[in-house]
Amino acid sequence: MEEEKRVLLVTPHRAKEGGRREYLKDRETRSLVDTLGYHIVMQLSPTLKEENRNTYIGPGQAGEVRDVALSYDPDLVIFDSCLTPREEKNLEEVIGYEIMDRESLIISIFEENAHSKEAKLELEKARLEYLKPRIQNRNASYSQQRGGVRGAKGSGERETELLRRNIDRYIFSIERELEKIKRQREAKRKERERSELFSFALTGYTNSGKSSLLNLLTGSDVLAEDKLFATLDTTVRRLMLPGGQEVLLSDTVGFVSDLPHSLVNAFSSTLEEALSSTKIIIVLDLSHPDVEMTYEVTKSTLEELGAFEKVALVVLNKADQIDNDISYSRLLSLPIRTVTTSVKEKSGIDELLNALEEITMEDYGNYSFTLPLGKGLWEYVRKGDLIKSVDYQDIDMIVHMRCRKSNFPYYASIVEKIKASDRT
Ligand SMILES: Nc1nc2c(ncn2[C@@H]2O[C@H](COP(=O)(O)OP(=O)(O)OP(=O)(O)O)[C@@H](O)[C@H]2O)c(=O)[nH]1
Ligand SMILES: [Mg+2]
Repeated sequence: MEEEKRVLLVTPHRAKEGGRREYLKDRETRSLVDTLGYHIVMQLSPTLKEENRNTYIGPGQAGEVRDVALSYDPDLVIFDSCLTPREEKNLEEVIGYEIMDRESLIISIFEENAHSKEAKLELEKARLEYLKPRIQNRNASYSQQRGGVRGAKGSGERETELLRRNIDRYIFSIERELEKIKRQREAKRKERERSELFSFALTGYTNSGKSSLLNLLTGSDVLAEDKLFATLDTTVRRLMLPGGQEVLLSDTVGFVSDLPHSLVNAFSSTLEEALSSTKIIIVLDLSHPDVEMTYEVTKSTLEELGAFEKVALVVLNKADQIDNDISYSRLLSLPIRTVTTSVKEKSGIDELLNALEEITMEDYGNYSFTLPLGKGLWEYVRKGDLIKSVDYQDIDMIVHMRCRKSNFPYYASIVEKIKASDRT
């Protein structure tokens, strides 16, 4: 087995950040590092006075990190901040150890969990875009060693340029491949939309139990694990509600606070697919010590994506391990409908299914159409809609239907056509 990497973790924080917030943020960073299977040998939390454009933290603080690094001799120093290439290079020079920043850390976790071709390509692209402005850092020592003719470009510099051009070319070919995959997916999505089934998307903070819920409800076997970002793709499954209504349920990539923008972009199309559903469900983890913050992050992410109005239900999951009763009662009084569940103990699942049914039904109406006897409507019934009963009278029959409200004009026009053709 590969030996566990030993890490010195640096979590810079601002003086004004409160103690609890800071503690929780640190906890999250530690679980990100943990998800990668790294071992934290020491953690330093320098206070940021003002951002230093050369080394991000102050020069004295950087020196302190170097001293601690020297005594622990870690494989890697992880900074819980997104560093510019310049800051990273300067810090590496002062500290003398390889540095990984928050963006690279999260990209690495995503890389470990990417299974589909699309997710793998998106990450390869994100990684290359991350590396491109940093090549010079990697090549700097090399070019210094070689020296070079004064005034002419050093061989290191030339190499950097060459590498950059190759990277550009490679990114371009990845983009072309991604375009192809997206077109195929778009076609599939359109097909699903045509099927007119009501659909729900599970969203929420990473590790809240979205995949576990999808598996329990639909008997699927999406990977559900106690690690961050276990899911990176969107999975869609059929679900039969208690009243016999069929709907679609999708599971997608989870959210986290301060998700680097490169990754938000990389996964925006995966998310879009999920968010094109009829309604959105937010899944929260009641065992999370700051479950209200995870709700806020989810809310603002959905708002940014213009999809928050679609939220119809908040599932308060992991009820078997409630961490904070006050947060729980505050969440219960959100202006959105809530259901409390535990996937682990399979509790609250009937209530959840009933809530989904009621939400679905709000979109449905009961309608009656009068048709000449013998002219059925059956062959025109769209997926998810239902003929409930038929009253046969002397010359007419009355068809009682339950259908999507948006489908009413469609049926009305068919009934008109049938009547017209009967008259002629
Ligand atoms: N105690 C408890 N654990 C749960 C419950 N539901 C899910 N889990 C556990 O929580 C962990 C995360 O579950 P997932 O279903 O992978 O969570 P997710 O929201 O899909 O996470 P990402 O895909 O990483 O965004 C797993 O270890 C589950 O077994 C629950 O009701 N109670
Ligand atoms: Mg998942």
